[in-house]
Amino acid sequence: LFKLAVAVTLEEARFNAVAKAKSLEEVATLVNRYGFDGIEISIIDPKTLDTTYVKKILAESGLEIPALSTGLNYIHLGLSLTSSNREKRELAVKRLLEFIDLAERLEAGVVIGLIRGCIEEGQSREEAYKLMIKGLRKICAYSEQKDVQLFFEPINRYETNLINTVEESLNVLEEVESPVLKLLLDTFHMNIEEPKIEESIRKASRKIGHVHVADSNRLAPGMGHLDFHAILTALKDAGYNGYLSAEVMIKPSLEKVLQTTGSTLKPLIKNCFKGSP
Ligand code: LER
Ligand code: MN
Repeated sequence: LFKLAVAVTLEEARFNAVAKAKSLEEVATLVNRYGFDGIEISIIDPKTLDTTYVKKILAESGLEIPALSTGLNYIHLGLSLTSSNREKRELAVKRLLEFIDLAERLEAGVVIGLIRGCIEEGQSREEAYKLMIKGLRKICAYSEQKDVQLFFEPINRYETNLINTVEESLNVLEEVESPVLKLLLDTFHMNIEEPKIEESIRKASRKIGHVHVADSNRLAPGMGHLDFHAILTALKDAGYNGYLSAEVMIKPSLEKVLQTTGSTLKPLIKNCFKGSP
């Protein structure tokens, strides 16, 4: 069965598709109330997260942290694997290694979304691509030692000009060739970039490590016009069996997001796995 999570941040984030939480404890209570299984956490500096406190909340609530999201490092600090500024590139790698350390302790994966970078002005695609692959190889080597999965996310053209589609991302995986590097499929980005979402999911078979769910308008699943029945069926057929993490704009409230996501996806999940052991 797919498990459900919601993406939250404990920071003053300049990214709107994430719930702002006062405390992890407060989110855990809500998430539990709506029968979710996990919380995805978006942070800037992984060293500031009090692991003992987080583990205590997880133990008490029975929840998991499927993924740690890193994009705020790009949005707030301009850190990326492709930065033309060497110091920022090196800091991005350093930061990602710190994320991997934390992920190991929390048994989570690490999202490689916006932090991969973009093609900057004055940079050629080849240069940016080469820097990205070089950075990915460094972090994959470290992640392999720690047995932490990395989730590489194709992101739509309005947010980055480097790697927008599933096909491009599969090429990246092939080039880096690391057993810990998987795909993160985000239904919001896929709705913009993929010719047919279900077909792209099938092409990604066996490579999918994590899934972000949002509807066509980046609201909670059920608040837009994506066909989640078709999407979940394709994910199951692709051999995926992990988390569906709602990375959505919190409108009108986190409670409503959890309720709508749950009431939209839970019956579909049940139906999808009917008859499966
Ligand atoms: C992050 O998972 C995402 O989807 C991007 O749009 C921003 O990081
Ligand atoms: Mn996403």
